[in-house]
Amino acid sequence: MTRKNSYIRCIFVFALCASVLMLFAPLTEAGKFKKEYKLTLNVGPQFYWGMGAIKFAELVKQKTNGQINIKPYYGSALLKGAQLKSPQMVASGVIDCAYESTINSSPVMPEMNIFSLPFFINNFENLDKMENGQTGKAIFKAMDKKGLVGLAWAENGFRQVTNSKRALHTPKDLKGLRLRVVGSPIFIDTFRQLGADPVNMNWGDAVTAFQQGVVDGQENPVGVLVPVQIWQYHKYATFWNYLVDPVIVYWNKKQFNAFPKDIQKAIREAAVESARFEKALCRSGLDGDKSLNILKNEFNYTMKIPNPVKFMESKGMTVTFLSDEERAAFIKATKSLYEKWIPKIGKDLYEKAKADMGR
Ligand code: X2X
Repeated sequence: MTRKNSYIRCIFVFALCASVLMLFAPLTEAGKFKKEYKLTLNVGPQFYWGMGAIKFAELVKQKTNGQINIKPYYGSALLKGAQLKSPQMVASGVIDCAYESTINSSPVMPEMNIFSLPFFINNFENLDKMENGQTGKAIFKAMDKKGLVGLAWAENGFRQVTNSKRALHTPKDLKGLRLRVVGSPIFIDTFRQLGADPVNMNWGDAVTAFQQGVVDGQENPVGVLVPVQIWQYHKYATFWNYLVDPVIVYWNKKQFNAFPKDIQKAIREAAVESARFEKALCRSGLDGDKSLNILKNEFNYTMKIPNPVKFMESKGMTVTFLSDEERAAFIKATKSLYEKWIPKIGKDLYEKAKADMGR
């Protein structure tokens, strides 16, 4: 072999080695993870729920030494506002993970409607018992079957009605009120049953509808009502705690299970810790000092609005709480929904929920 030939051969072998190395580059340590993991949520960063998602991303980054970087996409931007599509998109892997309300998963997973049965859960203690009990387990199992890993229970909260027309005390007061609701069928059913005129629309369109007076009212928890400054559109709020939406932190199953064990553990811990923070934000001023103290003592965070009801009143709203008698009339008026919805939710899950609540 001539000197020139061996020189060319040397270059050829070198080039071959380099390209083989490049081919395997994504499998080396540095390239093991994606640059960005996309997280979807239906609201913005200034909402308590949005603050929880930010905390989750921060904690994941910290606990994985910067290896896993989550970017929250607010206002269902990855879904063009179609909030009810979140579970399918995470299950298919188009989106990696979510910090999402159970309502937004309910058309795909009917089990989630257990939280939307009107006047079923009543208070935070019952909700916690369900999440930590058989109900929570069964729901995570249903998610697993759909290709999703449930990581933690955060919260949106007990939902209250606001409107621009009148204070609500009896089902009759809802007659003819045009109310924006989420496009989940149980909401349409409930408000029709109460004689209102429900209009379903995505949250992304709802605020414009409030501004333009296209609807008379809506229903959402204080964690949404306060950041969106609902008093700009509606004078009346009725606190009736008729149902609650938890927010579940979840991840695409295939991707999550392929993570090394230490990364899985770090993500799980970050989800639980962020959910504890977020839940305390949403419950602040609604459970005595409990959540305010969690924020102060565990997260060194002082709530700017420690009493959301007083705050809404200070903005000129009339806030009404139902008496036991008034509440009983609403319970009676919505009872027939149980016959229709328990078979869809699953009688088994309904029984589990009752057992968790000690009923
Ligand atoms: O659409 C709503 O009302 C909201 C923001 O509460 C949810 O995403 C369920």
